[in-house]
Amino acid sequence: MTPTLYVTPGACSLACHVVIEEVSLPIDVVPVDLRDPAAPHRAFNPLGRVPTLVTANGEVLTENSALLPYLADLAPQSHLLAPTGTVVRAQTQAWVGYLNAEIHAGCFRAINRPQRYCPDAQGQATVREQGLLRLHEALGPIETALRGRDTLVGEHFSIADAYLGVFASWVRALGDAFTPFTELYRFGTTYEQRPSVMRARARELQ
Ligand SMILES: N[C@@H](CCC(=O)N[C@@H](CS)C(=O)NCC(=O)O)C(=O)O
Repeated sequence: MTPTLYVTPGACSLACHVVIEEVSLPIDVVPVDLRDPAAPHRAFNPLGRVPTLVTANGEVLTENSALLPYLADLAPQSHLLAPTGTVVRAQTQAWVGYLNAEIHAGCFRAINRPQRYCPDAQGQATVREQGLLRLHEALGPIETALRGRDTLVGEHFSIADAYLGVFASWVRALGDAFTPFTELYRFGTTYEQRPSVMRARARELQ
């Protein structure tokens, strides 16, 4: 069985898809509709979330924090993740953790899914507002890290960069309030021109 990654256009699963495209991993990528109760990934992931990967042996892997290093380790020559035991590897994993916990779960879940935190419309508006405030704070370290650099860590495009590009596009979609994050905007523009990203975005929309 060919391994299969389930993704949704515009979702955080793009990061794993970009890694697959970066090194041409032999993994099928299947777009799913998150609103569809019959979407195929739901048979494997009871939470119904993407990314969800089913390996050649039928094992199910979820969570960007696990999948990104797993995929990078399938192509160790690619520099997407430095070798085990190196500081650069730990720094890269720190950024993956930061993006996963602070940016995605800590800010964007409140912004995009405030109903998960509060049942009434007024409360949801407050949750969203707080998410936007938290996002302003949480983007600070990223903006600093990108100053004068094209990558979050090390000299090579890494899994942390593949992941950051997703949030750079989400931040851009929030509009003018975030234009002062010029380093992130610059990073996002370069990211969208990367061949692996262009291929992944195009394939997800087919
Ligand atoms: N912690 C998970 C979060 C995955 C996640 O929330 N993915 C979103 C798309 S960006 C999703 O599937 N949302 C559907 C939902 O929450 O029901 C990860 O990083 O892999």
